[in-house]
Amino acid sequence: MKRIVTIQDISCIGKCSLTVALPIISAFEIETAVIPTAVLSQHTAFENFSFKDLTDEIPLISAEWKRSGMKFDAIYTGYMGSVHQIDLVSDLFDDFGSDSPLIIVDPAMADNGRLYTGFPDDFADSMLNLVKRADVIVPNLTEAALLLHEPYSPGEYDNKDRILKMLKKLSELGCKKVILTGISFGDDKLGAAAYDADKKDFYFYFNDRYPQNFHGTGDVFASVVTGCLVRGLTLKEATKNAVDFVKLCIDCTSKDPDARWYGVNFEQALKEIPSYISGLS
Ligand code: PXL
Repeated sequence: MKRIVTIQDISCIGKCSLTVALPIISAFEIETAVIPTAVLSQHTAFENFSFKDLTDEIPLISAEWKRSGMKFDAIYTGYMGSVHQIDLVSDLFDDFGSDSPLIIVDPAMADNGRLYTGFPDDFADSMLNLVKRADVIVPNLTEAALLLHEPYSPGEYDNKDRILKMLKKLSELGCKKVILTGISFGDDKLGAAAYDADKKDFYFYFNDRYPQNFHGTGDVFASVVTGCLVRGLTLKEATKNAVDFVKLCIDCTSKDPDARWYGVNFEQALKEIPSYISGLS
């Protein structure tokens, strides 16, 4: 069985980060080790939340794992609790880099034109240090604009050429495969755009769009991408499956009269994952 480590926070309530990554990636039959970056009572979109930073644990956990010879097929990072933590995670890429694990970085730091609560204005510059070292990045449009030092310009993102340029510029940051989420060309479709800089290959995939926005879908998306790539699917297959899975989660959520506002019903979509890996050894 493949083994990965995912490094992101535990939001005890909130259906995001580790509480979605663990079940989703496990459903791909991948052992999922974790390093929690912080423990929050709820994610930061709630009005109030407690926050315990776990930066100091990262080198301790890493040293123990190194001592006992742990190896990983992939390292997948998400929400980071502090700037210093980003440097430590970069060290961890070195510590566990000898077997060239696939590095997937979701620069989970912003949405809808705004950084998440609590991050300094220059947080994206620190995140760039992980992005540069990744094999695959999975930003949304706000995160992409921050990484590229461009103003967030939602009025321009319904233009295919604009998105192609953004994908190329993102790959020039150092990461050869980019999946940009939240793409819509001014119609009633929503999806993602992928670019493989080595193959000079673009790919777009869409589904019908719901009028509302749903929390936690970025983490669900990145977790499905991770599961697919680690199990050997292509970038295109990973992108398609992640868009389809998020759509299924939203279908389930919108049918549920008791659905939570703070996350999607990914639990009811998990049964779809075996179909993504059926036929693989
Ligand atoms: O879903 C991204 C995310 C992850 N972790 C925490 C967050 C958010 C988004 O708000 O606050 C703690």
